[in-house]
Amino acid sequence: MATAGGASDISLNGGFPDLSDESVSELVSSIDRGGYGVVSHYLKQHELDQLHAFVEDTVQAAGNQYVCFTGCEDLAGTPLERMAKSPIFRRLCTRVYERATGNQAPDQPYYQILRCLTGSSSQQHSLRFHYDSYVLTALLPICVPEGRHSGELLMVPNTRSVRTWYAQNLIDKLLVDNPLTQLLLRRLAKAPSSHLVRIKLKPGNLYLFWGYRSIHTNEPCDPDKTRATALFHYVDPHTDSRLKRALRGSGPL
Ligand SMILES: O=C(O)CCC(=O)C(=O)O
Ligand SMILES: [Fe+2]
Repeated sequence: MATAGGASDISLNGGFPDLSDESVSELVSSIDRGGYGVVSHYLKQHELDQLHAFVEDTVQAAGNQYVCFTGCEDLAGTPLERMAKSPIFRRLCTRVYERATGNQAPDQPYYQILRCLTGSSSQQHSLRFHYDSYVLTALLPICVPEGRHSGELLMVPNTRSVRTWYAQNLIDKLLVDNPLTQLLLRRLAKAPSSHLVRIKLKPGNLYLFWGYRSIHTNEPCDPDKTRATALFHYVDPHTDSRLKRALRGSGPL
């Protein structure tokens, strides 16, 4: 897996790594070929420590159960808020998007979440295979349990193209999000399969993949451990869809 990071062509600009055009090209071909690309050591150790402490407090306040924050209102003062507002991080996302699609990156906000998996409810938020609604997914692992059940990221990469019509996208999603397909995909996850990419996440690295185009999910982790990931989803290709607007309010379609 080709990775960017640790290389001399990365400069630190305003706190976050600023990648050269060459690194961005490498990332894009890595995502296209192998399903994902990595920027190593995207966060500095003290930023990671700060987020670690934030996640621990959050999980404790939630009674050691699953917590998910949407947006960055609850993340004030953390590196995740800084990332959401960082022009350098935005430039990375737009360049990756533009390099891959040949289209100008639209000025859309991220759909940002922080997911903390722990306790008995962590199982029900795992192995739920899906397509994202956004073209690019940037995933930053914060806490990854040691050992066998470390909540790996599973992916069948690049199984569809970006659809012209929102209705096509809906059909794709329904074909994945049904009990039979979920069962088959869970079986595939258990079998040694060359179709399924299994990513052991390393805290502080940044993982990029085509969330819209790739079926993916996370494996569960032990209930007494915490697995926390921050996600920045970028570019909804169906913002102009009238059907989407009409269905808004009927769930996260
Ligand atoms: O937490 C993860 O590893 C993946 C989560 C995900 O796919 C999503 O939120 O869209
Ligand atoms: Fe996703």
